[in-house]
Amino acid sequence: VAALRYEARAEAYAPASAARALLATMVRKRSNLCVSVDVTRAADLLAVVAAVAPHVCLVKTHIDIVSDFSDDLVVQLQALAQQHDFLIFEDRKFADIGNTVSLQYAAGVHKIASWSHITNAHLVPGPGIIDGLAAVGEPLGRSLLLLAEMSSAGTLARGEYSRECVRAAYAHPFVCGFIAMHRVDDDEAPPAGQAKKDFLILTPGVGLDSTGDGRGQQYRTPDEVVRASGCDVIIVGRGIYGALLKEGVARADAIAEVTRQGERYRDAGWQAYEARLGA
Ligand code: UP6
Repeated sequence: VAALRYEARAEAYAPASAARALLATMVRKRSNLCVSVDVTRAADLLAVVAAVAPHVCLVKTHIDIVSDFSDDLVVQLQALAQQHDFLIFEDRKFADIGNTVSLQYAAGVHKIASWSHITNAHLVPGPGIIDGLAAVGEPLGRSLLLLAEMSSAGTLARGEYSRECVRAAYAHPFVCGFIAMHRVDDDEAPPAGQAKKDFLILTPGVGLDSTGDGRGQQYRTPDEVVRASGCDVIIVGRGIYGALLKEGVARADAIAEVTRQGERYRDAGWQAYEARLGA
Protein backbone atom coordinates (compact mmCIF):
# COMPACT_ATOMS: atom_id res chain seq x y z
CA VAL A 1 0.00 0.00 0.00
CA ALA A 2 2.77 2.43 0.92
CA ALA A 3 4.28 2.02 -2.55
CA LEU A 4 1.09 3.18 -4.29
CA ARG A 5 0.15 6.75 -5.18
CA TYR A 6 -2.69 8.31 -3.21
CA GLU A 7 -4.79 8.60 -6.39
CA ALA A 8 -4.55 4.87 -7.05
CA ARG A 9 -5.65 4.14 -3.50
CA ALA A 10 -8.74 6.33 -3.53
CA GLU A 11 -10.66 3.70 -5.52
CA ALA A 12 -10.43 1.25 -2.62
CA TYR A 13 -12.95 3.37 -0.66
CA ALA A 14 -16.68 3.81 -1.05
CA PRO A 15 -17.37 6.62 -3.56
CA ALA A 16 -19.31 8.70 -1.03
CA SER A 17 -16.97 8.14 1.92
CA ALA A 18 -14.92 10.75 3.71
CA ALA A 19 -11.82 8.57 3.32
CA ARG A 20 -12.08 8.72 -0.46
CA ALA A 21 -12.74 12.45 -0.38
CA LEU A 22 -9.65 12.89 1.79
CA LEU A 23 -7.40 11.04 -0.65
CA ALA A 24 -8.83 13.07 -3.55
CA THR A 25 -8.15 16.29 -1.63
CA MET A 26 -4.59 15.18 -0.90
CA VAL A 27 -4.00 14.63 -4.59
CA ARG A 28 -5.60 17.93 -5.66
CA LYS A 29 -3.71 20.00 -3.11
CA ARG A 30 -0.51 17.96 -3.14
CA SER A 31 -0.71 17.91 0.63
CA ASN A 32 -0.65 15.15 3.23
CA LEU A 33 -0.70 17.69 6.04
CA CYS A 34 -3.37 17.75 8.72
CA VAL A 35 -3.16 20.74 11.05
CA SER A 36 -4.22 20.15 14.64
CA VAL A 37 -5.74 23.39 15.94
CA ASP A 38 -5.65 23.02 19.72
CA VAL A 39 -6.50 26.56 20.76
CA THR A 40 -9.23 27.56 23.20
CA ARG A 41 -10.76 30.62 21.54
CA ALA A 42 -12.99 30.42 18.50
CA ALA A 43 -11.33 33.47 16.90
CA ASP A 44 -7.90 31.86 17.24
CA LEU A 45 -9.14 28.59 15.83
CA LEU A 46 -10.54 30.31 12.76
CA ALA A 47 -7.44 32.49 12.39
CA VAL A 48 -5.11 29.48 12.41
CA VAL A 49 -7.30 27.59 9.95
CA ALA A 50 -7.49 30.57 7.61
CA ALA A 51 -3.71 31.00 7.81
CA VAL A 52 -2.91 27.42 6.77
CA ALA A 53 -5.99 26.54 4.71
CA PRO A 54 -4.29 26.56 1.28
CA HIS A 55 -1.68 24.06 2.50
CA VAL A 56 -3.71 21.40 4.32
CA CYS A 57 -5.88 18.47 3.30
CA LEU A 58 -7.46 18.14 6.75
CA VAL A 59 -8.13 20.28 9.82
CA LYS A 60 -8.24 18.50 13.17
CA THR A 61 -10.17 19.96 16.07
CA HIS A 62 -10.68 19.29 19.77
CA ILE A 63 -13.98 21.12 19.78
CA ASP A 64 -14.50 20.60 23.53
CA ILE A 65 -11.54 22.83 24.42
CA VAL A 66 -13.09 25.90 22.76
CA SER A 67 -14.31 28.07 25.64
CA ASP A 68 -16.59 30.25 23.52
CA PHE A 69 -18.01 27.51 21.29
CA SER A 70 -21.13 28.40 19.34
CA ASP A 71 -22.89 26.96 16.31
CA ASP A 72 -21.50 29.90 14.36
CA LEU A 73 -17.97 28.54 14.81
CA VAL A 74 -19.02 25.40 12.98
CA VAL A 75 -20.69 27.42 10.24
CA GLN A 76 -17.52 29.45 9.73
CA LEU A 77 -15.27 26.39 9.85
CA GLN A 78 -17.42 24.68 7.23
CA ALA A 79 -17.30 27.79 5.05
CA LEU A 80 -13.48 27.75 5.19
CA ALA A 81 -13.49 24.04 4.36
CA GLN A 82 -15.63 24.72 1.28
CA GLN A 83 -13.63 27.70 0.16
CA HIS A 84 -10.19 26.12 0.63
CA ASP A 85 -10.94 22.48 -0.12
CA PHE A 86 -10.12 20.59 3.08
CA LEU A 87 -11.92 18.11 5.30
CA ILE A 88 -12.64 18.27 9.03
CA PHE A 89 -11.56 15.71 11.62
CA GLU A 90 -12.90 16.04 15.17
CA ASP A 91 -10.34 14.24 17.35
CA ARG A 92 -12.97 13.09 19.85
CA LYS A 93 -11.33 9.79 20.83
CA PHE A 94 -14.63 8.13 21.71
CA ALA A 95 -14.20 5.43 24.33
CA ASP A 96 -17.59 4.26 25.66
CA ILE A 97 -20.27 1.65 24.96
CA GLY A 98 -22.09 1.77 21.63
CA ASN A 99 -25.26 3.41 22.89
CA THR A 100 -23.40 6.20 24.68
CA VAL A 101 -21.08 7.01 21.78
CA SER A 102 -24.05 7.20 19.39
CA LEU A 103 -25.46 9.94 21.59
CA GLN A 104 -22.12 11.71 22.09
CA TYR A 105 -21.50 11.67 18.33
CA ALA A 106 -24.94 12.88 17.25
CA ALA A 107 -26.16 15.13 20.04
CA GLY A 108 -24.99 17.34 22.91
CA VAL A 109 -23.66 20.84 22.42
CA HIS A 110 -21.34 19.93 19.57
CA LYS A 111 -23.34 17.57 17.30
CA ILE A 112 -20.04 16.27 15.93
CA ALA A 113 -21.50 13.98 13.28
CA SER A 114 -23.26 16.89 11.60
CA TRP A 115 -20.00 18.62 10.62
CA SER A 116 -16.97 16.36 11.15
CA HIS A 117 -16.10 14.20 8.14
CA ILE A 118 -13.79 11.99 10.15
CA THR A 119 -13.61 11.11 13.83
CA ASN A 120 -11.77 8.52 15.90
CA ALA A 121 -12.27 6.01 18.68
CA HIS A 122 -10.43 3.76 21.08
CA LEU A 123 -11.23 0.06 20.81
CA VAL A 124 -11.04 -0.44 24.59
CA PRO A 125 -14.83 -1.01 24.94
CA GLY A 126 -14.81 -3.63 22.15
CA PRO A 127 -16.31 -3.55 18.64
CA GLY A 128 -19.70 -2.28 19.86
CA ILE A 129 -18.17 1.20 19.86
CA ILE A 130 -17.75 0.95 16.07
CA ASP A 131 -21.37 -0.17 15.61
CA GLY A 132 -22.59 2.70 17.78
CA LEU A 133 -20.66 5.29 15.79
CA ALA A 134 -21.45 3.69 12.42
CA ALA A 135 -25.18 3.83 13.14
CA VAL A 136 -24.87 7.62 13.20
CA GLY A 137 -21.99 8.29 10.83
CA GLU A 138 -22.37 5.77 8.03
CA PRO A 139 -25.62 7.22 6.60
CA LEU A 140 -23.88 10.62 6.52
CA GLY A 141 -20.83 9.31 4.61
CA ARG A 142 -18.52 9.82 7.59
CA SER A 143 -15.44 7.68 8.24
CA LEU A 144 -13.82 6.42 11.44
CA LEU A 145 -10.22 5.95 12.53
CA LEU A 146 -9.24 3.58 15.32
CA LEU A 147 -6.45 4.60 17.67
CA ALA A 148 -4.23 1.56 17.11
CA GLU A 149 -1.15 3.30 18.53
CA MET A 150 -0.39 6.63 20.19
CA SER A 151 2.56 9.01 20.03
CA SER A 152 2.85 9.48 23.78
CA ALA A 153 5.55 7.87 25.93
CA GLY A 154 4.43 4.73 27.73
CA THR A 155 1.31 4.21 25.61
CA LEU A 156 -0.51 0.94 26.26
CA ALA A 157 -1.83 0.85 22.67
CA ARG A 158 0.71 -1.55 21.20
CA GLY A 159 1.35 -5.15 20.17
CA GLU A 160 -1.67 -7.40 20.38
CA TYR A 161 -4.00 -4.44 21.07
CA SER A 162 -2.89 -2.72 17.86
CA ARG A 163 -3.40 -5.94 15.87
CA GLU A 164 -6.86 -6.30 17.41
CA CYS A 165 -7.65 -2.84 16.01
CA VAL A 166 -6.65 -4.03 12.53
CA ARG A 167 -8.90 -7.10 12.88
CA ALA A 168 -11.82 -4.90 13.95
CA ALA A 169 -11.22 -2.61 10.98
CA TYR A 170 -11.49 -5.55 8.57
CA ALA A 171 -14.81 -6.46 10.16
CA HIS A 172 -16.34 -2.95 9.92
CA PRO A 173 -16.28 -0.99 6.64
CA PHE A 174 -16.98 2.24 8.57
CA VAL A 175 -13.35 2.10 9.75
CA CYS A 176 -11.13 3.66 7.07
CA GLY A 177 -7.84 3.55 8.93
CA PHE A 178 -5.86 4.22 12.04
CA ILE A 179 -4.11 6.70 14.21
CA ALA A 180 -0.78 4.91 14.36
CA MET A 181 2.96 5.42 14.30
CA HIS A 182 3.67 2.93 11.50
CA ARG A 183 1.76 0.74 9.00
CA VAL A 184 0.02 -1.36 11.63
CA ASP A 185 -2.12 -2.92 8.88
CA ASP A 186 1.01 -4.73 7.65
CA ASP A 187 1.38 -6.48 11.02
CA GLU A 188 -1.85 -8.46 10.71
CA ALA A 189 -2.90 -10.75 7.85
CA PRO A 190 -6.40 -10.15 6.45
CA PRO A 191 -9.10 -12.55 7.67
CA ALA A 192 -9.27 -15.86 5.80
CA GLY A 193 -10.77 -15.42 2.35
CA GLN A 194 -10.47 -11.62 2.40
CA ALA A 195 -8.02 -9.61 0.30
CA LYS A 196 -5.64 -7.12 1.86
CA LYS A 197 -7.46 -3.84 2.32
CA ASP A 198 -6.32 -0.26 1.93
CA PHE A 199 -6.24 1.67 5.22
CA LEU A 200 -5.20 5.24 5.90
CA ILE A 201 -2.59 5.85 8.57
CA LEU A 202 -2.77 9.29 10.18
CA THR A 203 0.12 10.10 12.47
CA PRO A 204 0.45 12.70 15.23
CA GLY A 205 3.64 13.43 17.12
CA VAL A 206 5.26 15.26 14.19
CA GLY A 207 7.70 18.15 14.65
CA LEU A 208 10.74 19.47 12.82
CA ASP A 209 12.22 21.53 15.63
CA SER A 210 11.80 19.50 18.81
CA THR A 211 11.71 15.89 20.01
CA GLY A 212 9.16 16.26 22.80
CA ASP A 213 7.07 18.65 24.88
CA GLY A 214 8.13 17.56 28.37
CA ARG A 215 4.66 16.11 28.93
CA GLY A 216 4.95 12.78 27.18
CA GLN A 217 4.54 13.87 23.59
CA GLN A 218 7.23 12.44 21.27
CA TYR A 219 8.02 14.06 17.94
CA ARG A 220 9.38 12.56 14.74
CA THR A 221 10.05 14.29 11.45
CA PRO A 222 7.75 14.04 8.40
CA ASP A 223 10.47 12.02 6.68
CA GLU A 224 10.61 9.45 9.49
CA VAL A 225 6.83 9.24 9.58
CA VAL A 226 5.93 9.18 5.88
CA ARG A 227 8.97 7.78 4.08
CA ALA A 228 10.52 5.52 6.70
CA SER A 229 7.33 4.39 8.51
CA GLY A 230 4.91 4.40 5.57
CA CYS A 231 2.25 6.59 7.20
CA ASP A 232 -0.08 8.62 4.98
CA VAL A 233 -0.98 11.87 6.74
CA ILE A 234 1.11 13.92 9.16
CA ILE A 235 -0.75 15.64 12.00
CA VAL A 236 1.01 18.78 13.23
CA GLY A 237 -0.17 21.03 16.05
CA ARG A 238 2.20 23.26 18.00
CA GLY A 239 4.87 22.99 15.31
CA ILE A 240 2.52 25.06 13.15
CA TYR A 241 0.45 27.30 15.44
CA GLY A 242 3.08 27.63 18.22
CA ALA A 243 3.88 31.25 17.33
CA LEU A 244 0.39 32.19 18.47
CA LEU A 245 1.15 30.98 22.01
CA LYS A 246 4.28 33.11 22.38
CA GLU A 247 4.13 36.19 24.59
CA GLY A 248 5.10 39.50 23.07
CA VAL A 249 4.65 38.52 19.40
CA ALA A 250 2.37 40.85 17.45
CA ARG A 251 -0.70 38.99 16.22
CA ALA A 252 -0.09 39.74 12.56
CA ASP A 253 3.48 38.44 12.88
CA ALA A 254 2.27 35.31 14.65
CA ILE A 255 -0.30 34.60 11.94
CA ALA A 256 2.31 35.10 9.21
CA GLU A 257 4.54 32.61 11.02
CA VAL A 258 1.66 30.09 11.19
CA THR A 259 1.29 30.34 7.41
CA ARG A 260 5.04 29.92 6.95
CA GLN A 261 5.13 26.81 9.14
CA GLY A 262 2.09 25.39 7.36
CA GLU A 263 3.90 25.68 4.05
CA ARG A 264 7.06 24.22 5.53
CA TYR A 265 5.31 21.14 6.91
CA ARG A 266 3.28 20.69 3.74
CA ASP A 267 6.48 20.68 1.68
CA ALA A 268 8.24 18.32 4.10
CA GLY A 269 5.30 15.90 4.13
CA TRP A 270 4.98 15.86 0.36
CA GLN A 271 8.71 15.46 -0.20
CA ALA A 272 8.71 12.49 2.17
CA TYR A 273 5.81 10.94 0.21
CA GLU A 274 7.59 11.41 -3.11
CA ALA A 275 10.78 9.96 -1.64
CA ARG A 276 8.76 6.94 -0.52
CA LEU A 277 7.33 6.42 -4.01
CA GLY A 278 10.78 6.80 -5.53
CA ALA A 279 12.36 4.29 -3.18
N1 UP6 B 1 -2.74 13.17 19.42
C1 UP6 B 1 -1.43 12.92 19.76
N2 UP6 B 1 -1.01 11.62 19.89
C2 UP6 B 1 -1.86 10.60 19.71
C3 UP6 B 1 -3.18 10.87 19.37
N3 UP6 B 1 -3.57 12.14 19.25
O1 UP6 B 1 -0.61 13.85 19.95
O2 UP6 B 1 -1.44 9.43 19.82
C4 UP6 B 1 -3.27 14.53 19.22
C5 UP6 B 1 -3.21 15.44 20.41
C6 UP6 B 1 -3.02 16.80 19.78
C7 UP6 B 1 -2.25 16.52 18.50
O3 UP6 B 1 -4.42 15.37 21.13
O4 UP6 B 1 -4.28 17.33 19.39
O5 UP6 B 1 -2.52 15.16 18.18
C8 UP6 B 1 -0.75 16.71 18.60
O6 UP6 B 1 -0.44 18.05 18.87
P1 UP6 B 1 1.06 18.62 18.88
O7 UP6 B 1 1.58 18.48 17.46
O8 UP6 B 1 0.88 20.04 19.30
O9 UP6 B 1 1.86 17.83 19.86
